[in-house]
Amino acid sequence: MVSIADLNNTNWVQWCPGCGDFGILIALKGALVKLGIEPHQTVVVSGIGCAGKLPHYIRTYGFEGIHGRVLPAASAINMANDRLTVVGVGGDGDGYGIGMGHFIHAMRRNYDIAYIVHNNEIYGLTTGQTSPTTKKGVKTKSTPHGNIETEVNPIMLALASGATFVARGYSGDIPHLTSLIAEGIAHRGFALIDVLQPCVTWRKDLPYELYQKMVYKLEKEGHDPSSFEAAIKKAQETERWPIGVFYKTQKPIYTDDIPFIKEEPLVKHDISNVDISKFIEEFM
Ligand SMILES: Cc1ncc(C[n+]2csc(CCOP(=O)(O)OP(=O)(O)O)c2C)c(N)n1
Ligand SMILES: [Mg+2]
Repeated sequence: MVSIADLNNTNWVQWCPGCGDFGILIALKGALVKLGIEPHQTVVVSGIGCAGKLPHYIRTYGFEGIHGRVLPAASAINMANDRLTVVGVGGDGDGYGIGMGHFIHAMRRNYDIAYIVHNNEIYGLTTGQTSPTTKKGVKTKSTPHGNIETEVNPIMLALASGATFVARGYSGDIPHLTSLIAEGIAHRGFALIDVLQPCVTWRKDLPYELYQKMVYKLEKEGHDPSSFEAAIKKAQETERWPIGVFYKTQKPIYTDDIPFIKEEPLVKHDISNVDISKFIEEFM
């Protein structure tokens, strides 16, 4: 039996008091407990940003890579040992800006990983510049006269890129987010969980009160997550902010077509008789 205590560590959490990142951390721990996944079976992979610090605060295996490269590292870990649970975490800047190319390709390949994006609509760590999800017109440190760019819609993008599990959560509703993350991790294939995450320091114009007023649950309004058309429609809604599973389907995962990985994880393959000296020589 895994408990929350098994996933806690004593590292000093550097997030601002009230940051939505706390809700995501608690929900991820809750999801792993719910699924009974042991700490040593889990790898949490991040990029750079406030969100990128999450692996420091959970007692699983962890890897903090470079900015925008959550998914290359996460997919490589999944390919090396597909018996591990691989969870990617990162910010909106990390995933939908510098890491955008990886995001699209990971979804079309359908790697078996869950990807949680802390979407606070700002570059938090670098102290408040516009991100790809900052809405048009919003004033930030880097756009004092208002953002002139149209924002990225990650849910639409995920649907268009062939993602097999597309969800949005809200860090202020931890029980709901816990269920979404658990469902995303349990899903066989790429699971996007985009999380509305209040940034109490650099997005004071987006307070918890506003999120509380705007969010509603898709499942409470009869949304059918097996309908791609319904998902596309809901993904474009801006008058209110839907949370829940937009779309869920089953497709073969990337490693299904790689027989030698399917039979046995790559890390278990015996390479003691393989001579790689010529290969290394070539690169020295
Ligand atoms: C290659 C590279 N470019 C730029 C940076 C500077 N940088 C660090 S974090 C960050 C953006 C963080 O925003 P986001 O990904 O939304 O995460 P948040 O801090 O909001 O959680 C940037 C631009 C960097 N570390 N590396
Ligand atoms: Mg951000």
